[in-house]
Amino acid sequence: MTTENFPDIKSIAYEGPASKNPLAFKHYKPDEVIEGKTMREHLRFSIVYWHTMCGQGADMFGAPTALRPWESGLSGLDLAKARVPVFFEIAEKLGMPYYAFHDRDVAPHGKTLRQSNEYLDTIVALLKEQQQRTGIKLLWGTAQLFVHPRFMHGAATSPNVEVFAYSAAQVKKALEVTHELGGEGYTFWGGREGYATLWNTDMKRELEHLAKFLHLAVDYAKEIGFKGQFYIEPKPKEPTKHQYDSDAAACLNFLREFDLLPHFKLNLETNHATLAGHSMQHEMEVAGAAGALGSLDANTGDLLLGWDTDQFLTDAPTATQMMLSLMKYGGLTTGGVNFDAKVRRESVDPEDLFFAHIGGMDTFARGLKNAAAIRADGRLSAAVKQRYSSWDGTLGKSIEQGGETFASLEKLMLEKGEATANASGRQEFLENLVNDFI
Ligand code: XUL
Ligand code: CO
Repeated sequence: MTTENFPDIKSIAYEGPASKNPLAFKHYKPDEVIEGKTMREHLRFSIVYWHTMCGQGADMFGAPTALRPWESGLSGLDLAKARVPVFFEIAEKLGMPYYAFHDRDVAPHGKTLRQSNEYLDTIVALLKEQQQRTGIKLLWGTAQLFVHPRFMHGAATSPNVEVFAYSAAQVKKALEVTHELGGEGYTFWGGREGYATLWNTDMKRELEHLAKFLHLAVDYAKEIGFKGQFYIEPKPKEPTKHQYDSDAAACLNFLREFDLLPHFKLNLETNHATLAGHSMQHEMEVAGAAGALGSLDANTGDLLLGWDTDQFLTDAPTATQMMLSLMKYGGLTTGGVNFDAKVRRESVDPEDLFFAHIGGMDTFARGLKNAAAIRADGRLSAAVKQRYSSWDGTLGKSIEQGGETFASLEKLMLEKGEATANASGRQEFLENLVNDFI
């Protein structure tokens, strides 16, 4: 049945940079080996259910624009069922090894929690069949705790204790189905875990509740034998004015404060970094230095717009920076390059879903090749090492190993009178060097 919805699109193949075929890869060659691993293994691409199947182009001023032929006349559970084979056809033709979903985007909300769970079970059986048919695996699952009005004040951070309880029940079920589908991870994105105004907010209590919630999730995962990696996905705002998981540093602080760091890594999203006023490179370095670089939601924002546009990344320099940081910290293990990205409201053809993902995959493949070339060249890392070379001498080693005090350092500097002259930071030289590889 793989040819039912896109009979004219075959499996996307690598044709090389000279190809003019918009339905071919120019850079992503899955079996090409780079630094001892195939591109497929380095990149661990993943396609998301929510944007690919549920995104219809609506925005806060306008109705859906992308009317998908496979959705015609359907609603509720029938619509949810119809989307499953289409999603896997797209994923399979793109050669995606992984996918990700929220409970309430694969299956509809029921009238009661019990009915929602039944709907979810029905769809999970279909997802399982498709996973078995295609060999595509689940990167991570998650619970959608932000669309329904019950979450207006938050989920785990709601002032309404029964909303906390409902959220717990929903995450319990989402963990069970993620486990059943062999998910390699589970993500928490706190879409409503923040505030609109501090006048009505007990921040301390809300943070404690959020930590309690995450501990309960860790306990339950242990109970059912789910060994997947837990992720927190930072984002500073939207839909709330301030979200508690605002950026990588804030997440790490929260996880450490509440003794959760051993159980969590970060799922960093490029557009969220922009909203936090950071580059993605910054976010990745913060997470990497803490040993918490877990997974990537691969997209981009528009620097002229202040919101989460979730566009496909087509910018090779950004992808190069991202792949350099990733490789520096050992690459992806449980995580992936997950396309949390959507086609524009004006891109209404189903084929646009293919062009978008092909572009994203090729961009990260270019980033990977560029990063590997920069690493093989060695001048960039050598320059950084050289910049800190004074620390490799007797004094530097002694400070690093705890052999000095303020008094001993004062004695030394009183004798010397002045520190050795500083060397150039060579920013422009290094920017030019990196540019030579892009
Ligand atoms: C929202 C976002 C989410 C998470 C999963 O900005 O990125 O889709 O990735 O809940
Ligand atoms: Co995301």
